[in-house]
Amino acid sequence: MCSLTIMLMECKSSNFNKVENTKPNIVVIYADDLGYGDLSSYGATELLTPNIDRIANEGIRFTNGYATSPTCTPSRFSMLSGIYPFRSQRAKILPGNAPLLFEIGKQTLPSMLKDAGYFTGVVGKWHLGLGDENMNWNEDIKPGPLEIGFDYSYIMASTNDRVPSVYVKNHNIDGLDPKDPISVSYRSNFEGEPTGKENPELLKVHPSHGHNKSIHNGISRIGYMKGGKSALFIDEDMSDDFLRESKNFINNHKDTPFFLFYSLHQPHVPRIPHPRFAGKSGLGPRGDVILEADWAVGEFLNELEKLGIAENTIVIFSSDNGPVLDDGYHDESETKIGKHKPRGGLRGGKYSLFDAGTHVPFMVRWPAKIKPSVSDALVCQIDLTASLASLVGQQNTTPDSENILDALTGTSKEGRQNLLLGQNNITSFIKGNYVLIPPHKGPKRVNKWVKNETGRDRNMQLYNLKEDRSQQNNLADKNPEIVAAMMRELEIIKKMNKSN
Ligand code: NG6
Ligand code: CA
Repeated sequence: MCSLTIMLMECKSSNFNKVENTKPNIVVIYADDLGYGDLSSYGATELLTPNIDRIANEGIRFTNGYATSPTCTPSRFSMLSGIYPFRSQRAKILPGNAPLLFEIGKQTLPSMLKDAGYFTGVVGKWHLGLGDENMNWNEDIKPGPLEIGFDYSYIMASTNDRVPSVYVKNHNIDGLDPKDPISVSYRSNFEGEPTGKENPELLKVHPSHGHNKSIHNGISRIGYMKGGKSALFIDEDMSDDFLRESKNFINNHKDTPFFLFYSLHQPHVPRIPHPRFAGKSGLGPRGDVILEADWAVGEFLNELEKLGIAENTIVIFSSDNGPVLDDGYHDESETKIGKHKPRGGLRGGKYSLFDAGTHVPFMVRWPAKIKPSVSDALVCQIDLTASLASLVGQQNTTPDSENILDALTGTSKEGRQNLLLGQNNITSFIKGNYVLIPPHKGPKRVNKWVKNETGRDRNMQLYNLKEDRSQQNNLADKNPEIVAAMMRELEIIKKMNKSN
C-alpha cells in the first residue's frame, strides 16, 4: 500500500473531519484531439502553451501517457468506467442522439469519488450518449452524468460538430424556451430548414467532407435540428462558457473535497476561436484554438490559486486521442501547418492504431505532494479510477483500471506492465517496449480528406517503441516468439471479462 494511502487512512481512523480536510481536490482537464507534439512542454516550437506547460513543469510530465483509444467516445468511456472499450460493442464514436453508454449501477470514476465524500462535477464535452432510445430533448434528459456519479453537470449535448448545438445543465437544455421546442433527427431534415449542402451561401466555414446538414452560427453540422433558438450555443463563446462554469464549480465547492472533469472542446472541429484568439497562432484556426485552450487553462489555474486551494488540488491534464488536421471542414489546418508537428515525431494520429492515435500529453500536478519530474512510466487514463480509489481509501471494482498511484505521484517509475488499445475488435497491445498490431483489414489512410494512417495491415506488426518511436521497422517476422507471447497475453486479457 502506498504511503499516501496509509496517511489518509491513519487520519481517517483518528479523526474523520481531518481526513475530509486532507483529501485533495481532483481536477481532470481533458483536451479533445490534442496531439503529443501540440504543447511546448512536449517539444512544440511553433506554438507556445505556457499555461498548460505550468502543469507539466510544476508536476510530473509523462512521456508514455495514453488514452485507450484513438477516438473520443471509447477513450472517455474507459477513463470514466475503468472498462476497456473493446468490452462494449457501443463504445465507438456516437451520433448526437445516442443513448447513454454506461451501465447504471456500476462503479465509475465519479461514483467512486462521490462515495469517498467528494462533490463531483463535469463541465464541457461529453460525447457519451444521453437518455434512452427516442429521447425527447424538451423533457428531462436522463439517464446522463447525474445517474453515473456526477453531482453536477454542464455539458455539450454531443460534440461541437453534431446537433443538437446546445448545452445540457443537469437534466435540461440550458436556456430552452418551452414555446420553441427543439427537434433532432439523424435521419431526415425538417421541412424548410436550410442545410450546408443546399445552402452553402449561408456558411462562414465550409465542410470538406460530411458536416453538411443543419446550419447553426454559419456552420453546418452532422445531423438535423430545428427550434430551440434561445438555447443554441455560440461556438466563439464556448471556451469562455466552459471556463465560467468550471470556475463557478470550484468557487461553489471550495470548502468540500471536489472532483471536476473539465472537458475542453479544443482543438476538435469546427475550430472556431473567440475573436480574441483568431489569427494569433499564425497556424490557422487549429493553432488559434490551442492558444485559446491554453489561456482558459491558465485562467482556471489562477482561480485555484486565488481561492487558496491550488496546493492541495491534483490537476491531471491529458487528451482523448491524437491529432488530426482536416477532420471535416476547410479550416486551413493543412495549408497553415508550417513547421508545427502535432504528432511530435510519432506515427499515425487520430483514428490510428499507430502510436500517435493514443500516445498523448499526460501530466499530473499536486503541489502539496508531488515534486516536479519527468517520468517514462507507462500510464493510461483508464487507471484513474483504481489509482485514485487507492488514494482516497475506496475499493476499485472496475475490471480494467490498475492502481498505478505511485507512478502518478512520482514515487515510482513503474507504471503498467501492458496496455490494450483500440475499440471493438480493432486493437493493439503494448507490453514493455513493444507494441503489437495484429492484422486488420481496411484502408491504409482514413480517407482522402483525413490523411492519417490507420495503422491497419494484413500482416502482423511489431515495433520497439523505445528504439523506434516513429514505428519504421516492423520486427514481427524476425521475432515470432515475441509475437506469439504477446498474442497469447492479448487474448487472455480479452477473454478475462472481469466484471463487478
Ligand atoms: C467523425 C467526423 C469527425 C469527428 C469524429 C469524432 C465526419 C466526416 N467526421 O465521424 O469530424 O466528429 O467523427 O471525433 O463526420 S471525436 O474526437 O469526437 O471522436
Ligand atoms: Ca476527440
